[in-house]
Amino acid sequence: MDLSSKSGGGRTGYNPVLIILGTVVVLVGGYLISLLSPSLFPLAASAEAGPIDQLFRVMLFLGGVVFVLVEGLIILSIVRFRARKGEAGDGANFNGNVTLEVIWTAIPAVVVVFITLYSYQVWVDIQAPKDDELVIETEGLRFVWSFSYTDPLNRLAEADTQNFTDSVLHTYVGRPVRLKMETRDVNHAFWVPTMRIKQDLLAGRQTEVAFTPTEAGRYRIVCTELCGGGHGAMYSYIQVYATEQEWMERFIDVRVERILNPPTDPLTVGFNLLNENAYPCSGCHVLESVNWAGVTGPTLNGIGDTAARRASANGLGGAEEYIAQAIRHPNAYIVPGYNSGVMPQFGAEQDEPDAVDGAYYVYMSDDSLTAIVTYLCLQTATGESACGDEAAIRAAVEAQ
Ligand code: HEC
Ligand SMILES: [Cu+2]
Repeated sequence: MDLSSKSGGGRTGYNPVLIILGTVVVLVGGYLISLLSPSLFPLAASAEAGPIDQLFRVMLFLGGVVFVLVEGLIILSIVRFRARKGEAGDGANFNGNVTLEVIWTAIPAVVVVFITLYSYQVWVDIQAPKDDELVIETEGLRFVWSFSYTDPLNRLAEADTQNFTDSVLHTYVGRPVRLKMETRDVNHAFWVPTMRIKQDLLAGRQTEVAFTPTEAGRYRIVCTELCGGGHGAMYSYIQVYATEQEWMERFIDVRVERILNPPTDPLTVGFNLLNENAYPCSGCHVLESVNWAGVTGPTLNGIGDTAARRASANGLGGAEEYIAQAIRHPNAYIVPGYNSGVMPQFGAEQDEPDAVDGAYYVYMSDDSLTAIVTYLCLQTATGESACGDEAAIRAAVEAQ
C-alpha cells in the first residue's frame, strides 16, 4: 500500500502505476453503483422513463465515482497515516496546493455544466409538443385531483354539457398525454413515480406536464407539496387501458351514455357515481362494496347504521339527514378521532369560492347527493335502508 516513494531532497513523488490502479477502481466502483442502484427504481410505465432513467444512471455514475474516491481516500488515510506504536506527537502539517485546488474546482465545474445541459435537454424533449396529444385539464384542490374530459366523438353537443370530470386519470397505451394543470387554492405537485413525471401546480398560473404511457395498469398519483392537513390523503390513480378502443368502451362511452340517458333510479345512480369515482371519496374512505381502500377518514362500511346512531345522538331527523350533512357540511359534525378541515365540502353551488365553512369546495348537485345518500343508507348490517323513502332523502338533501 505504499503510494509514495521518497526521492531526493525530501520531495514526495507518486507511483504512476498505483495512481492508474486507483483511477480504475474509482471508475469501476462508480459504474457498478450506476448499474446496481436502478434496480430500486419503480416500474417504468411511460416513454419518458427511458431518458429520465438514463439521466439518473449518469448521475449515479458521477456520484458513485465521488463516493468511491472520497471513501477510498478516507480508508487509505486511516490505514496509511495511523499512529504507530510509540508515536505520540502530531503528524506533519501540510497546507496549500494550487495544482490540487485548480483540479478540484475545474472538474466539478465541468461536471455540473454537463449535467445542467444534459438534464435541460431531457426536460425540453419531454415537454415538446407531440402529434395528436390528449389534452386533459387537471385541477388540484385541497385534497383532491380532478380531470376533465371531452368526448372525442362530440356526442355531448346535444346535452347541456361539453365535458365531464373524474377523480381518476383515464388514458391508454401509446397516446401522448398533456395535462394543463391549475390549482384552486394553494400550490400542489403532481407526481407519478411509474411515469417519471413530476410538476408543481402554482397558484395563479397554468403549468403543464406531458407523458406517453407504455404499460397498461393502474398507477398511483401523489401530491408532493405539503398543502395542508389532508396532504397525505391527496392521491389518486392513472388508469391506463391497453388500447384506445378499450378506453372508449370502458370509460368514455359509459360516461357519455350516462350523461345522454341518465338512469333515473337513485340507487343505481348513487352506485355508479361512487363505483366510478365521479367524486374523490375513495382516496379517504373504505367502502368494500365499491372497492375503496382510503384510510384518512372513517370507514363507510355500515355507514347506514352508524348514521342512524349519530343522527339520534345529535338530534338530527334521521340517517339521511346525517349523511347529507356529513357530505354538504363536513365540519358541522366531526367524527370523534378525526380532524375538521380535511374532508372537502361537496357544495350545491357550481362556482362557489374556496373555503366555505373552513373546508374546500367541490361541486355536487342535489340530484347526485340524493343518489349518493340513497346508496349509503343501504350500507347496513341487515341490508335494509336506514333512511326514509326517496322523498324523505331528497328533502334532507334540500334542507342542507
Ligand atoms: C380528503 C379526505 C376525504 C375525502 C376526499 C372525503 N372524505 Fe368523507 N371524511 C373524511 C374525514 C377526515 C372524515 C371525518 C371527519 C369529519 O367528520 O368531517 C369524513 C367523514 C365522512 C362521513 C361521516 C362518517 C361517519 O362515520 O360518521 C361521511 C358519510 C363521508 N365522510 C362521506 C364522504 C363521501 C361520500 C365522500 C366523497 C363524495 C367523501 N367523504 C370524501 C375525509 C374525506
Ligand atoms: Cu396537495
